[in-house]
Amino acid sequence: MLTIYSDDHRLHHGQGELNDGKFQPCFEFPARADNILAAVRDAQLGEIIAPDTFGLEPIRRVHSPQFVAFLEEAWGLWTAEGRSSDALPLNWPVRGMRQIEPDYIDGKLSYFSFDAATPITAGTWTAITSGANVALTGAKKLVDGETRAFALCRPPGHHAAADYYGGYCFFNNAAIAAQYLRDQGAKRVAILDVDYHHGNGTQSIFYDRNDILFVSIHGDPRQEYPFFLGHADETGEGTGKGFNLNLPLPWQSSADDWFSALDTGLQRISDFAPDHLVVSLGVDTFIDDPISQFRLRTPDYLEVGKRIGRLDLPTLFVMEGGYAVSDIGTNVVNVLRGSRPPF
Ligand code: OKP
Ligand code: ZN
Repeated sequence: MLTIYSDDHRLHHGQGELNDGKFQPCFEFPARADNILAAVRDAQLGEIIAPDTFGLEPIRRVHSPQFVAFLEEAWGLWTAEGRSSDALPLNWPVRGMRQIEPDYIDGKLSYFSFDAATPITAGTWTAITSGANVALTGAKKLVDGETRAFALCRPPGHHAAADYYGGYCFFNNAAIAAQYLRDQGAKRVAILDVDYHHGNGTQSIFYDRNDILFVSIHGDPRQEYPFFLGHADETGEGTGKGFNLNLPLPWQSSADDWFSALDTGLQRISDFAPDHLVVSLGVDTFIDDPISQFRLRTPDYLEVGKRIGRLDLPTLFVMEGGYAVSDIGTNVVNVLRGSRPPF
């Protein structure tokens, strides 16, 4: 299997996030991707290549121009005010408030975000444009006939919507890749999100679309972040009705329950008969993940890969979450290895 990777991810390294009422070190940090890369090398999974450059056009196919412009200028506007720490928002425009983009940087951060766990740093823009290129290069490889590719993206992307960031995510790498596959001629693309958290950004980007199916297995939003999207009754709207499938599970769900949900999701994808599959690959479903409450173990990830592989679709794996850094590499590699025939 081909892996696409760039060191540019290291340029995004936040100082901290608000968690448990304290300002704590970021859970999402460069060693995550470094460890995954080391495991891919150790397992001799295949060639590791650098991304091509695609420019901002394919990013603007899923993100608004205002949002992209904001991310490009945010650090400059922030430091122009004399700040040297990471840029973080402090308040949000909730029910009944006006949705008008403010002129001042602090207001812009509030307008374009939904949490205080996602710092913008000096190198964030370079890292996230590079991450999008990693995903796009993987998508291009599928177009060129590759049957499996792994986009080793960091930071993750699935919480980022058309015009807001949060949940450690800025550009929605999986959504950008899926839209690119459509633009290159695929009639239908399915996205399977196996990250522990609901992929609210991906869902909202494609919610009114019947050409891109979104399926997600995740912690029930009644208990779990991002709390305000991911319920089972969110099935799509307009022409997209029936093309969004949420499979929320309660905290401490067993691996068996998780695999039953996976089978339900895989059956829906198989019925949809897509040209390509994009997997939002988070391994924060791991029993020892520090911020998550599911119970998968390292050997289970081989089985996750096998079941996905049996769909027999050209598949792009896009890296999302997973915060047990000492196990992240083995868990990810197990999914990737499992997905290759023979099953
Ligand atoms: C990103 B991805 C834990 C707070 C967690 C943000 C979680 C973002 C997860 N107490 N807040 O889906 O892995
Ligand atoms: Zn997650």
